[in-house]
Amino acid sequence: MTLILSVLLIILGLAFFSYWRFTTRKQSGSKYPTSLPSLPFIGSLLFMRNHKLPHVFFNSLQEKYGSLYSLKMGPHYMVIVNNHQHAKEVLLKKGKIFAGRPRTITTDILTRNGKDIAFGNYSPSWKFHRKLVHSALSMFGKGSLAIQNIICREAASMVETLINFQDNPIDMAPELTRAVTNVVCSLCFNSSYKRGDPEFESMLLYSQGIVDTVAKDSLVDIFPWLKIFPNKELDMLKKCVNLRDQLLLKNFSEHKEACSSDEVNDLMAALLNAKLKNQQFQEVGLTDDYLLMTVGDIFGAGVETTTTVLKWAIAYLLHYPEVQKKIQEELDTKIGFERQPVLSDRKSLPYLEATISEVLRIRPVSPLLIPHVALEDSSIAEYTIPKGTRVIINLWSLHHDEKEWKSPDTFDPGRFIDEHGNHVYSPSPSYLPFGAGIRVCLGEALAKMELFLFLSWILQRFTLETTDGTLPDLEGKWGVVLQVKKYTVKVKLRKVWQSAGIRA
Ligand code: STR
Repeated sequence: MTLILSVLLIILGLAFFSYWRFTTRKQSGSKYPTSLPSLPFIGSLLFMRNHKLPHVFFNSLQEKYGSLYSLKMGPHYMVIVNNHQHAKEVLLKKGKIFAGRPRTITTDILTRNGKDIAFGNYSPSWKFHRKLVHSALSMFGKGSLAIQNIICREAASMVETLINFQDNPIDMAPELTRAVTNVVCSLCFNSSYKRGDPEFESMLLYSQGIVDTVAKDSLVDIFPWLKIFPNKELDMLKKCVNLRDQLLLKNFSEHKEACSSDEVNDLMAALLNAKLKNQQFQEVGLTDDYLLMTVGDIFGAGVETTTTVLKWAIAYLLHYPEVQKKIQEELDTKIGFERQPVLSDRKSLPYLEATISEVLRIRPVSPLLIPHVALEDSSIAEYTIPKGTRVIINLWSLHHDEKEWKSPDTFDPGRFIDEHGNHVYSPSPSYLPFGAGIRVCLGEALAKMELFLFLSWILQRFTLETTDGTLPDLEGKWGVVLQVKKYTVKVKLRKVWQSAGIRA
């Protein structure tokens, strides 16, 4: 009994101490961002109960608290950034200061305590590792010919499969995922999956399990001590991570055996070779764990992000058939039916490129990015930001800012086309679909190549229609990536393609 009482007293004491620190901070003369109300121990959680998705809710709070405000997620002090000026100050101007990452229970499970690039904290080994991956990735990107061949091989296999599903309502997700997965598989492990491969099916399941549970501000990430209680989500995450580790380890040991030769055909071999040759690896403490977690990151990011964007793109094309028609007209006049699209066609297909840019604007893959942490005392504009603050960049607010975008909720690829009919990177500076600065996405170039080739191959051949007029939901499902809810499509071989008499 006395034990319980003293534990309670300690908890209460700690709660009041944190409350006191939080409130005295406001009185110390520096200017802090306006804060949501906050209670001891639970912070602002009580004031954040609502039905909106987090990025939409944080966007709407601007009306009351301004574009830069703070809140307490349980014990964690957080600042929410909602405009591009502040976002660029955090990501670019003060990139190094804000390059930290919070440690959470779920990301620790996924990344063996932060030994990866996306969720790992800023450190000398992180920097070294990121550089290494960057050069390995650009080595494969050089000339892009090898990558182009891989993507086109997968696009060809996908359209071949789709022909068999013509006119029946289908969920395109598995085929899109297999195509994207095979591109990443070829890059990482120099391997690929056939339809129905059990290893691929298992990968689909574990990847979904990870996306559903990791880094989504669940209670156990806010109050880590909750992990001592039974927790179904954590059990599922651990099971999924186990399955992923088996897959990674299998490829790792196969590569280790083959590594004696100097032939480097994939990313894993490139990292292993660098490790064997480079004494620096030992100095910065990079173990096999780091290598595995990095490949896990690239694999997971490569699959989940690109597949998600393709699903969003198709969902929007179903909602806006006139956009689909315009892309097809562009494809017909610029490419025709005698050959398939290649990367060098990107310049001559500005409307398709603009459509991809617009999809990335209206439904960013990662609407709140991954939280940043201030590594030292700093500031954003005139506001003081203490060391340890978690900074959330609300990309959703940037991409839906009415001061920057005309009718931001309307899907309009035309906004990315200039008066000469060229595709522009962005008509507004309030556009960062891949983030920016030290932690900018490593896969941007690869993602853009895949999105362009897969969409152009599909639309050259097929028209996508709704199933009995049912339109896909455009709200999305919250998680570490903003997912699309499942929907079905009718895939119709285009008349002009039928009469051209060409198949593959
Ligand atoms: C998806 C599922 C998986 O198996 C592994 C990973 C690790 C890397 C994650 C990826 C996830 C989701 C998308 C992330 C990516 C790192 C960068 C990317 C979060 C959880 C984005 O920032 C969108």
